[in-house]
Amino acid sequence: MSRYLRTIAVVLAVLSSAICKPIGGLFHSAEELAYRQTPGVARRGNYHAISTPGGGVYPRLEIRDLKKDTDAWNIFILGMRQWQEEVDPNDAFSWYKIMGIHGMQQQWDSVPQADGGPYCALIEQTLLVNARTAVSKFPDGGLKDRYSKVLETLRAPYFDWARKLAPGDPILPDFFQRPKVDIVTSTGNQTIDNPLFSYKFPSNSRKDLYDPNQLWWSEYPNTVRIPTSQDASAASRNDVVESELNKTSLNLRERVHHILTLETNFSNVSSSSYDGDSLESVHDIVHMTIGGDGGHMSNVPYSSFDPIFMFHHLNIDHVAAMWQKGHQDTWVQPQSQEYTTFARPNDAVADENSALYPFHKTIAGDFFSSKDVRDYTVFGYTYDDISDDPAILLQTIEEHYGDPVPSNQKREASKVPKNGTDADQVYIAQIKAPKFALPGGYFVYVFVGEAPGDDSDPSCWNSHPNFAGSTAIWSSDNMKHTTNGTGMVNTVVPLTWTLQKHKADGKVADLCEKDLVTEYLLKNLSWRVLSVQKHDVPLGAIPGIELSVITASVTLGDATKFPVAGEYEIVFTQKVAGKDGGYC
Ligand SMILES: *[C@@H]1O[C@H](CO)[C@@H](O)[C@H](O)[C@H]1NC(C)=O
Ligand SMILES: *[C@@H]1O[C@H](CO)[C@@H](O)[C@H](O)[C@H]1NC(C)=O
Ligand SMILES: *[C@@H]1O[C@H](CO)[C@@H](O)[C@H](O)[C@H]1NC(C)=O
Ligand SMILES: *[C@@H]1O[C@H](CO)[C@@H](O)[C@H](O)[C@H]1NC(C)=O
Ligand SMILES: *[C@@H]1O[C@H](CO)[C@@H](O)[C@H](O)[C@H]1NC(C)=O
Ligand SMILES: *[C@@H]1O[C@H](CO)[C@@H](O)[C@H](O)[C@H]1NC(C)=O
Ligand SMILES: *[C@@H]1O[C@H](CO)[C@@H](O)[C@H](O)[C@H]1NC(C)=O
Ligand SMILES: [Cu+2]
Repeated sequence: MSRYLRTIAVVLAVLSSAICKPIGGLFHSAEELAYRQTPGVARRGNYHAISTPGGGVYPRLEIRDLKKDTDAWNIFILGMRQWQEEVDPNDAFSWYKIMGIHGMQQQWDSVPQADGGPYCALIEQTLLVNARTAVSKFPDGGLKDRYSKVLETLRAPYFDWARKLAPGDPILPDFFQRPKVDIVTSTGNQTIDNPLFSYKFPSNSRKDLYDPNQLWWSEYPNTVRIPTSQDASAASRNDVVESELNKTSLNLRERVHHILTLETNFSNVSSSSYDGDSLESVHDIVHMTIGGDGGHMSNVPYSSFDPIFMFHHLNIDHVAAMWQKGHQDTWVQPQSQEYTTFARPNDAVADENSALYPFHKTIAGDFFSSKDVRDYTVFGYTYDDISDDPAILLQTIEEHYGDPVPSNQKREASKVPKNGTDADQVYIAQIKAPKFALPGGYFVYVFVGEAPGDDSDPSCWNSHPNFAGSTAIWSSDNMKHTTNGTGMVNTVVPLTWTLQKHKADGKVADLCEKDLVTEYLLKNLSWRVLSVQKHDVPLGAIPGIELSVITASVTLGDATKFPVAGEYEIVFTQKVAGKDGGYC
């Protein structure tokens, strides 16, 4: 029997960090009862074990699809509200504590850091516990029975920011943007504060969030996205988040498509410590795009408090699961943990038997390892769009993340693909960059064609007609204190779709004509660095940053086989010579 594989554990091992402050697990009878009734989470003293929900394996849906089911959506929103507003913040399962695992200065479950796969499962199961509590408050009768039935198969949704949408659909759905939401509650219909819009911090959280150098983090009464200001009056600008996501979405889609179809090595796909594109790097730019300057999602330690965080992480888990379904022969390679978490010594080798802290497998206190969660159905979920049938899997990847140019327009009539003999040429801007060069991270923008002028507004550069894509390097100071690596990370901006468009516009030769395309890119490609504040930063201020254009010939796949990239060759490399914009 084929097995589901898991990667995300390692992806997130690289991201999370925490230092220790013991928590006291308080028991609250209503919640405790709900936990006991929920298969999957067992709780004893300060230990919380996640295991197989007895109820079976059900799919996680894309969040827009969950919305289409009125009952499931209502229960989901009730569960989110219950979790954020009704559970005592001191409880180990509160929103405040569980979302503190990602990196805030908290310790969870007697151990100090978090890994991804079980983290998503813990979040899902805690959401379901709260949904169950909310439904238990309904008066006995038809509605409660109906909701109880829906609860049996409900799973947490993921937010797919890369998927093709119907024309006119926002990338950031309306239900993330509105401050209020209408729901059916146990006491009738109500308009409530939307638990997907923002999380309200508990009144005593200021001391936990206090940072003398960045006072606003403890002043914000709730989570914000690209805020209007950095003080207690800050409001989210979700319309700006939408417009930023819109400008980066094609690029994100090409990256997801590239990862799913052309990246073949598990370590490289997981982590930006290795060559090629990675889920870690795609994850990073989505964080920085949604958070912007001063928003929670851009700040490593606090990002998880924003309700959108969990659906973003569930999507990273979703793409990872899809990748593994297509690459079932690969699993965790032993790898050095360069940007490690505090629980493992730096440069420790993590392999598939390494424990995934802080997730206990049993109430006796054993931890999950990557090996244990290789088959993710142990946590009772799968994904709505992941199939065991390779033909369906490949078709779904194309439908959701495929090239906007239909393939019959890409090739001339004489070049109809022949079995195993015809090839496409891919071009990628591969960037090596110092992780900690600017506080909080930075963006790298790539242009093909005349670049925006020096007097133009950098915050508009991603709507410039020659903008070819961007990537981001994300960090926080507390990661820096625990690193021993070179501090260089790898990321990419794929250029193939842009070049195909330029070819269609008659600006460049067929992509197979490597010399002509190289000459075109040498003359036309340029790149810029922008701070989190979207200010232009001279490349010379980013020591060691370099961009190489690489290319490979790709043998076309077929209905059941991925395409295969040949050896990548470096077309050219641009390094910063030390002064602004000077290359050597
Ligand atoms: C409450 O809202 C639901 C869903 O919008 C609707 O079907 C129902 O009729 C409403 N109930 C009342 C009492 O207004
Ligand atoms: C971005 O917004 C424009 C204008 O509303 C729209 O035409 C376009 O389809 C959007 N792009 C994506 C990828 O959503
Ligand atoms: C994947 O890449 C890693 C890091 O470069 C390497 O150690 C490992 O051997 C590679 N695995 C395979 C199957 O090629
Ligand atoms: C993975 O990364 C390593 C080191 O960064 C690189 O040498 C190797 O070629 C990459 N493998 C693949 C398949 O991209
Ligand atoms: C493609 O070529 C392979 C061997 O090179 C062969 O086994 C297969 O049957 C061919 N498929 C088609 C559709 O011609
Ligand atoms: C970095 O490496 C040195 C020497 O191997 C070691 O003593 C130190 O503890 C390491 N630092 C971290 C944060 O792991
Ligand atoms: C782009 O490249 C072409 C030749 O390949 C050249 O004629 C053109 O001037 C270049 N454009 C810019 C803006 O450099
Ligand atoms: Cu994250």
